[in-house]
Amino acid sequence: MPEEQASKIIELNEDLIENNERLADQNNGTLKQYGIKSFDIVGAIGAGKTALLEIISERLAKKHQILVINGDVATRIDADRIEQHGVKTIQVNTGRECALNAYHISQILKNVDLNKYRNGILFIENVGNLICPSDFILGAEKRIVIVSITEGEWVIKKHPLLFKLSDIAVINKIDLNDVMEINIEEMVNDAKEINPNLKIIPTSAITGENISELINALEI
Ligand SMILES: Nc1nc2c(ncn2[C@@H]2O[C@H](COP(=O)(O)OP(=O)(O)O)[C@@H](O)[C@H]2O)c(=O)[nH]1
Ligand SMILES: [Mg+2]
Repeated sequence: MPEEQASKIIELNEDLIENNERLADQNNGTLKQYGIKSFDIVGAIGAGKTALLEIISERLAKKHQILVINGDVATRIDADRIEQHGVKTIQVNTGRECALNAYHISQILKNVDLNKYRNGILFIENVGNLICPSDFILGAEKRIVIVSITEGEWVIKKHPLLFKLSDIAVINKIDLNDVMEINIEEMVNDAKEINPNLKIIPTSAITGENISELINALEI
């Protein structure tokens, strides 16, 4: 590729990321103005993002106004699963894009009556991917990264950036450890080494183990 063309591509990418950060700041301001606590939930396909949101919604829906934004390439399966727990959802189909971006969220914040969620909670389930969301912050107050033990004991070491940029790390599917025989403590140590400020919580969305700890970590 000619040098001039290559430098144009880099400029465009930097522009995209800068614009995204500006919009994310605006989103953050809007959410704060309404006293809405917000969480960007990232993790690979199948890690248990939706399952954990289902159990959290079930436990919090009676006390809090909750909105869930579900990013997915094509379906609204996850949004339908979560709505069964008495929580409002908005589905964003991203097509070929492998992460939500701040523009998606800004459009939703413009079109939803945020008064309904004043002092409530916004959960954003990002598109299932452990790489793309690193580049696009959304303006949420905290980022939660979810991995599961079935992704292998090296999954944290292999994705340091996302763990550096997150506030809470969940190691899910611990109920399967009788079969997997993973050293979960070592996974916790890997995460601590990458980001000493991270709250790390091993959970099971099936047995409910440590879900109360996860809810406590949200500080809502
Ligand atoms: N055994 C077990 N299965 C789980 C757990 N969490 C999720 N699953 C299952 O893993 C599959 C993918 O979960 P899902 O929530 O859709 O993952 P997502 O793609 O990250 O949203 C589903 O069949 C869930 O029932 C868990 O803690 N333990
Ligand atoms: Mg999901």
